[in-house]
Amino acid sequence: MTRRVIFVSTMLAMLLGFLPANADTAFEDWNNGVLNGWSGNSSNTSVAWESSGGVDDSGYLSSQSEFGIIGAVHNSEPYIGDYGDSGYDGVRCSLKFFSTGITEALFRVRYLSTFYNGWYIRVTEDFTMGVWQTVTIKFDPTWSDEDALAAGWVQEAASATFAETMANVYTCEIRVLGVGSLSMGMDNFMLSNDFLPTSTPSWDMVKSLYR
Ligand SMILES: [Ca+2]
Repeated sequence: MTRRVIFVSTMLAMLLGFLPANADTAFEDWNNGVLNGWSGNSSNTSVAWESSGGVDDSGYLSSQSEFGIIGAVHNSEPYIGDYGDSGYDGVRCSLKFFSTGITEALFRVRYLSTFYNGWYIRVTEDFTMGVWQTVTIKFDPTWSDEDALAAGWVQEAASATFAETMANVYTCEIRVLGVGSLSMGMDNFMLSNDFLPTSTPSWDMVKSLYR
């Protein structure tokens, strides 16, 4: 085997190693009259489908509570499971706040089962009322806890490591906190591998090695 063939083989192996095992996308635009498995994220939180008023006047999910916690949670594939295996490296969502008492907006994942909490990250500090804003959070599901903490993630009590949590996601949630009666909208939620950095070697780069 020539040195070039060995080099190309190594590059191919590296390229395959970069590719997620099961690249996927989880996306919900709430344009079709159903919540598609999204539910309220506390026993006092109600969610409903709204036919208009979402992004570009499309349908969206609304969430209300009298007790300071609103948002929505999903507990089924493709929103849960092994985020690394699914190739997820980011989350994006459009949010609209209807209340003055909102103080925090989080993306949160819980680990494994009802016995555990998980990790969360603040997705915005802008709680301007009545306008849609799109938030994007990039992450690497294999991060060490140190990496995740440095990126702004917060570990809750009774949780596993960041990487263990991302490999065994039990629930996926947009969690908005505040004081008293709160109301918000969610639209265009997406978990995806579309947020990969562009430095990953491309097929063109590999093919160029044959020339
Ligand atoms: Ca929509």
